[in-house]
Amino acid sequence: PELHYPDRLNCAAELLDRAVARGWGGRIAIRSAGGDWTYAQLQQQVDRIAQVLRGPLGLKTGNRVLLRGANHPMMAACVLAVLKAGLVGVPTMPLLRARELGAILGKAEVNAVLCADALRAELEAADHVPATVAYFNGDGGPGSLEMLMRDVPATAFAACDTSAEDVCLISFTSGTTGVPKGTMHFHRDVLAICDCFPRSTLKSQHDDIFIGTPPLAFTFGLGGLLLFPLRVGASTVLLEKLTPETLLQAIAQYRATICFTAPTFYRQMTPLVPKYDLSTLRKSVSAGEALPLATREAWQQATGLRMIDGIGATEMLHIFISAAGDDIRPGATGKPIPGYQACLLDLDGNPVGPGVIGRLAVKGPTGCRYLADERQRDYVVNGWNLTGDAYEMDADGYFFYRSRTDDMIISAGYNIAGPEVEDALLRHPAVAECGVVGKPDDERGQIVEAYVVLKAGVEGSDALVAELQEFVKGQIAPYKYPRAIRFMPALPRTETGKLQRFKLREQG
Ligand code: 3UK
Repeated sequence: PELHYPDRLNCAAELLDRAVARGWGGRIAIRSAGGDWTYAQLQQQVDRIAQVLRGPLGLKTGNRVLLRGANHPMMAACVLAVLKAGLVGVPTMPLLRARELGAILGKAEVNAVLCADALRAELEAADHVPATVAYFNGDGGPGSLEMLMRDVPATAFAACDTSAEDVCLISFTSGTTGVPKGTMHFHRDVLAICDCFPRSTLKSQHDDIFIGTPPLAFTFGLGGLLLFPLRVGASTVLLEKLTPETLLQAIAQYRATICFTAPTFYRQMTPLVPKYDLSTLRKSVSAGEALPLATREAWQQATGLRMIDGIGATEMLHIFISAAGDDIRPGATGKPIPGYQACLLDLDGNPVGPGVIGRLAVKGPTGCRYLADERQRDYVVNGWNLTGDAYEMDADGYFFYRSRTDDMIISAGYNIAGPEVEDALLRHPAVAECGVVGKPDDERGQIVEAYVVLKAGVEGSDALVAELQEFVKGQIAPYKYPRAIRFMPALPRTETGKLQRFKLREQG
């Protein structure tokens, strides 16, 4: 692919101002429950927010802005405004709890926050919240983003002159350790993802209507539901709180052509497909966790569509191995998309051949710069990113997913780190020790399973299971709670005191 970008580059200007300059101003950029925004209207909103950021909020080039909001046109406008104003966006998942937000706020050294009013409670309870916070989608009263927007000039905002290699995004991924890891991305990376997978594999066009579930705060959603459509002058449908049923309904209602979601959502939608007119749908993209062959086959049978599986990572910003159409090989994720290289390594870092499971390493136009040097040293080797996945390649170069090489639990498309759940459980007065692992589950891929050693004198019961589950939901994002809890007299440990997770998994 042609990935030569000018040295001076502002990705938001390239996506939005260029779209309007090309005469796409009257096209619909974003459709939502509250109505449609054309490209010109989106540009106006973005410019107003950018004026607020640089004016009344007093932010300077390179300052970092935490972004919080469900999928909504205003959230999209905030992200683009931050980029256009030469600032660094730090998107956060809508469900994160105060403690998780505090950790991100601290690590990313955030200067300001743009937050949807509905998500303000957890933010207000977090540590390290900067003085500058503007809420949007609330009552629009004093101090709100909307009020600030009314007071700035309604003139065009000239995009901040940034370098192609200036950081514009810090995206957090939940790590195996439970400590969120920040990954940094440049202005050119944002364009590179638009010019790779969507062109080579998805083949999206200006008349496409994108729809799906991943939050804009997750780079899967940011690319698929905002950046990709803007790059080609297409439309995106941004909806909050989708269920399998309402997503199907929305596909029919908005006449969507491209759907982005995770395997579980496809599994849950499949039996409901006959109830809806999905005749406009041309492409369905699955990412976030391994796509079981049975899920692919059932979806294909129900819709006639061949699912486009793709593995992406926050570190790489978006999808780097995928396949579509006749290139699809059952059971395989696909091949490295043009522009990317992938190989499999043994534990010594030497390439393994076909038929041997190895650690996945990827290299391409986007790649990780971790916020933490230590992470960089261990997971980025000679420009290759180690994704933490175990893969196997066949003789034709197709990549087959096997498992995570580390302990990350992936449930319903979410990455969940066992130690983080353990940490939450250990805060409960009845818990002495615990170990959390992934347990295979037909519906969710995996579920979080906790092995709990209770404090002396405490009896395990169904009531206590429910209590612990509620407790965890109050500590960390609710989707991380252990769906299964088993009480144990003791946990298997090595001589040095390390928890032996593989032994817990064997108990299955
Ligand atoms: C796993 C998959 C098998 C894999 C993501 C698309 O998931 C995304 O980013 P995360 O940082 O997690 C990355 C890890 O998730 N995974 C993702 N897709 C697949 N495993 N098959 C797949 N198709 O372990 C990977 O290392 O949350 C996905 C686009 C952008 C993204 N950030």
